[in-house]
Amino acid sequence: MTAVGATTTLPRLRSFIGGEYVSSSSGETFETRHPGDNHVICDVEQAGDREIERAVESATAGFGEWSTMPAIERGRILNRAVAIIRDRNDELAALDTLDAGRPIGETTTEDVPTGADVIEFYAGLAPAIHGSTIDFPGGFARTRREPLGVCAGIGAWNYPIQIAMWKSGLALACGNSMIFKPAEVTPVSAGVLAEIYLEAGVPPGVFNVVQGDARVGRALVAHPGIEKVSLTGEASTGKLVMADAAHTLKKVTLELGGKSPIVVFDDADIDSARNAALTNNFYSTGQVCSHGTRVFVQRGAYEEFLDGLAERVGALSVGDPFDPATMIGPLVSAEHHEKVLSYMKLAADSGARHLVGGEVPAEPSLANGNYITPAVFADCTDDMAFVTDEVFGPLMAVLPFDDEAEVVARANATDYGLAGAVFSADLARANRVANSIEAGFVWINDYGTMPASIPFGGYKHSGLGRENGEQAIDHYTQIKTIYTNLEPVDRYM
Ligand code: TXE
Repeated sequence: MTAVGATTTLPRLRSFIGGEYVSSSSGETFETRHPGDNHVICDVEQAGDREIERAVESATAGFGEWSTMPAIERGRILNRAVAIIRDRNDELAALDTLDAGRPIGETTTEDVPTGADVIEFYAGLAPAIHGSTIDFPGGFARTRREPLGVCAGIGAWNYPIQIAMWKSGLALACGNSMIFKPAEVTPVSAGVLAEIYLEAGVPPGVFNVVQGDARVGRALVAHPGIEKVSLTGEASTGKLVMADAAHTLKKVTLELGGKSPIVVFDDADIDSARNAALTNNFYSTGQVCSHGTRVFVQRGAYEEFLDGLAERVGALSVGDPFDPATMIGPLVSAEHHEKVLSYMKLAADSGARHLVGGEVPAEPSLANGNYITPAVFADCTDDMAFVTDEVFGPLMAVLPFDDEAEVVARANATDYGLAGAVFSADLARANRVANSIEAGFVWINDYGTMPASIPFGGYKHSGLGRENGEQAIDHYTQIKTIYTNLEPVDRYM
């Protein structure tokens, strides 16, 4: 493949089923565009009912072969896939920079390596997934951790290849097969992962990719031959998926949106807190579910925290995501660009103190892309729309607070509960506040560290279940208890 860059176009994209690309029966195509200038990268064939059936049939057959293979062999094959992914790191990263507009400096160092880490983590656990034995006087029970069968993964557009790797690594290591539907906004890289799995020795059908919009997602959720669905997407989508999944009683895991608090006490290392807030508001142009987009700063350190912030944010380079120097790339689509701009306007009209950013950059070279300058608004109040809603763009809201009880109550006053952080030199207080924050993941004097071996997922409307860590194996296996009686059954009634 020639080097992928800002002007790359690709051949028509199709679904990958049973170890090969297949043409669609729907006769329908859609376009995917490069966020940097909105040129069409390629047409994509929308999967039709026939492709869904073929995907389920081949995933069912693939499951039969994959689940009966010794787990150590599954682990070995997945590790071969990891090696190929790491060899092709930059190529895979460039595809997501092309399709999602994420800066190349991020996709090469974060998305692909951390996706590979997750597959590697579960490849290592595969042979260790087993049951237990419980002894009794007259017999014994043993439990088996059995795979579920065919699982569906439905991805969001912000981390296309990483989401595909997070979901498939876990599902396949547990002995399942997976049908993955990437977000229609970023369909390009998932098929390459399917090719890599096949090359590594994963049997055809064990990882299929079906292309399409919500209609294909809904078809997967409704299909009786699919045992489980894992969605990464908006909270509103999670509710629809959960309702649809009820009809076939599918197992469901949901990685949804967030509006997470960063709580900075006045005894904190303010430079660290400021750096963490910058990264976890503006990394990926703010398009990260777990970002800490409500920054609560205790009044004693409030002006110190804001000091120099406007200059630093104003200096973040906004530009071509293929330029290694770019820190702020374009938003994923023109539609999302409009949505984020509308929140910037709401913020500007809200009465909050506008420190910097929130405009469409003037550079003519950026005119055709979905660019916006990173913004900070201070003196915000909890009821402002850009403080309550998930903007999913480069907008940091800074809110003053006075005491611990107040800030915990305000941090929790949201339907979301994905993540959060506490900055304080007093670790007793930091842990007390972390215990009180209603979220699935809380950092203390840090933000964003998320290695493969620790679970990630949301409370409340931010999700159901976990990804990564040993705990997530519970979502892709089911426990059977088998009791063996060693004595005659001589009692009745
Ligand atoms: O989500 P959408 P997007 C969240 C992030 C933001 C959202 C952005 O917070 O809210 O994802 O991604 C398919 N039945 N996270 O806009 O629109 C759709 O085709 C079945 C959280 O893509 O919800 C797409 O493939 N499928 C995350 C996928 O759902 C349906 C980290 C998501 O679409 C469907 C990253 C339906 N009814 C982003 N409707 C985390 N918590 O880890 C849509 N889809």
